[in-house]
Amino acid sequence: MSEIILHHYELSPFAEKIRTVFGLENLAWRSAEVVPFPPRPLLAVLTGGYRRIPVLQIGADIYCDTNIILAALDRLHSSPPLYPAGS
Ligand SMILES: N[C@@H](CCC(=O)N[C@@H](CS)C(=O)NCC(=O)O)C(=O)O
Repeated sequence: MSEIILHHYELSPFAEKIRTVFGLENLAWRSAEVVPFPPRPLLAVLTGGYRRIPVLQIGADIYCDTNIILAALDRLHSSPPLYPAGS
């Protein structure tokens, strides 16, 4: 299993949502801090130009948008799931 890396900055409320889930689920993760405002040239290479924060990286897979990130974490780690069955 590849490690979980969150590209984020401290004051981002959307990143805080993901950091909170890391805590709730007791997940080990690594932090890649970025500047609050673009340009972020190194991250842009990974995201194909998506400019919002946070971005989740698991190995070579990149997840943009917190709804996508939470669904990915749910598939990989959550028990019980973050989202109720069928939602
Ligand atoms: N729908 C996105 C929204 C993320 C978002 O708006 N993040 C803010 C920082 S908290 C951002 O990057 N804003 C800069 C922009 O919209 O260009 C998500 O859920 O991840």
